[in-house]
Amino acid sequence: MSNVLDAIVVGCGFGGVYNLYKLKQLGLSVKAFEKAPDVGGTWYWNQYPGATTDTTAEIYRYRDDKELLNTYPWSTRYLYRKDNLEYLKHFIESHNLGRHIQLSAELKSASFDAATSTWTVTFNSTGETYKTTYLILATGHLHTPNYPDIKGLEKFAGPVYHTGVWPEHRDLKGKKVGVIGTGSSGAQLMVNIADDVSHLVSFQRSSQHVVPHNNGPISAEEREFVNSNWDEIWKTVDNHPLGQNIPFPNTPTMSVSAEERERTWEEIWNGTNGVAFMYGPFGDIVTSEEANRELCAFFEKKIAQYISDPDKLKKLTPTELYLKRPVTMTGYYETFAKKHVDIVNYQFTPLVEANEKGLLTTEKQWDLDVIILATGYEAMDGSLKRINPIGTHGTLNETWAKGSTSYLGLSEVGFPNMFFSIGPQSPIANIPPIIEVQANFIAGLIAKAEAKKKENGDNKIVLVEAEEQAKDGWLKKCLEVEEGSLIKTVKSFITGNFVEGSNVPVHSWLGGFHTYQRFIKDVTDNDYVGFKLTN
Ligand code: NA7
Repeated sequence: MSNVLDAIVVGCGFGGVYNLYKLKQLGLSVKAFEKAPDVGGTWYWNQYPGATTDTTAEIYRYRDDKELLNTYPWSTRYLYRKDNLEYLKHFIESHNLGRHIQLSAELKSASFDAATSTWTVTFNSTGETYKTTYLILATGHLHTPNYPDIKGLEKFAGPVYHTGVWPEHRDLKGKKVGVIGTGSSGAQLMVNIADDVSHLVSFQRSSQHVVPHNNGPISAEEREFVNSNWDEIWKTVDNHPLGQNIPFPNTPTMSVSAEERERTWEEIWNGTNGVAFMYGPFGDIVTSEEANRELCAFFEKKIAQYISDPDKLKKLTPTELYLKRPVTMTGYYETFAKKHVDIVNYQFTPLVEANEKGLLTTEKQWDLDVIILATGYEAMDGSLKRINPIGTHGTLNETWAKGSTSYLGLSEVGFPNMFFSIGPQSPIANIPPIIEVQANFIAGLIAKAEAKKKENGDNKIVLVEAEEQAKDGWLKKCLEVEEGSLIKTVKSFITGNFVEGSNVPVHSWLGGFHTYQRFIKDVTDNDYVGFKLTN
């Protein structure tokens, strides 16, 4: 059976749902497909205890949604997983989008047919085939789990879970649990399971700087403040490198006195979150090694205030600069101060292998009932590589043989009328605003193509494709920005599989959400320069 649509959106997380909403507004026939039995994307799959946003609640939603803000109050400063799902479902209902969504439909293949200028898309679970003019891949930049290569893991007698594939409740009560990884997922999980388990061992390849975020209830007055200052709040978000509701005056760290720094950082520790340390009152934490080291010294002092055991303190104190995605979680160091919580730091005692009973390090055997991999994702391009669409000159993986590339994080040469939601070289920031900026841009481009089709009067599909030169220019800009940033020196999901000496930029645009928006606006104002429209 073959079905014909104007547009297909793959994925129904925050990205897919918003793209569906925008394309419906254009009056197109659109359907969104979701692999999971429910909407939510990463928020559906990450049902591990404690999954929370680390962006404040008032801006973890669609900006284009002021009406809903007034009718859909939120109750805490940071949102729990279930709040995010409820909000998304409320958005879907309010805009009557549910009838355009098909659940439990996993994409099998997508290929471009030059003869008809359409995409042929097939789905595994349903066996259906569709023809579509436009294909939007909103498959999640943090979706495909990263499974570490641990020798002997298949021999382990107990269950092995991944935080990114945790779609239901799992009983950890009274168990001996080993958690590998200490990014946001690992930190949130460990704090939330520590009191349930009999023994918790955190296996850390690198220790993390974890900053408390003081989550708690939001009062009606605070919500009212947000509602009546909505536009100003978004102005702050638009000017922040990570799209946060945090002023970013860009003051150099060392331009103020030591006392002033200490006072400022103490205030952030007690009242804001990790992002404010990286991009807050001081603007050079990721560009000045001196500033970053100064901040790390502050963190060292803070960690020592929570951990009195010298061995634990040594293992928990990072030796790296503060350059990874800021991890934000209240209670992290308090958790490690507990007697039944241990740390293995690979720097001192590397992991040797897994075996039937648990994990063996160079120091000792750790017997475990459950192993949890909190090892993150094949970020930015993992899901897209799995799909591996076939364009006009071959597959996406062939195009990306030397590294994943794009024009503006949303389009690749050789893949006409196909767009990514948060593809490689997109900014890494508060997710909903990036999704909106990109989806609005894509909808604008599609509207232009549809208008051209009408103008031509021949009903022939108009193809929108990034130009090679424009893509090269964007990649060059990405590389220039990287040159000035210390972030490129660390391994993290932000830098992805960065190959030293390669002329392909790291996975994400390191210039920040604020500058990215300006590029997008410039390209839009210049009649979508860098995209050719042909038929
Ligand atoms: P992250 O931030 O990518 O963290 C992954 C963690 O797993 C991190 O501590 C890694 O150590 C560790 N890791 C990765 N591979 C290994 C291996 N092979 N052995 C040991 N440890 C490993 O993923 P998260 O899921 O926590 O967070 C991702 C985003 O999703 C985040 O922004 C949240 O908002 C939601 P490393 O530090 O690289 O040494």
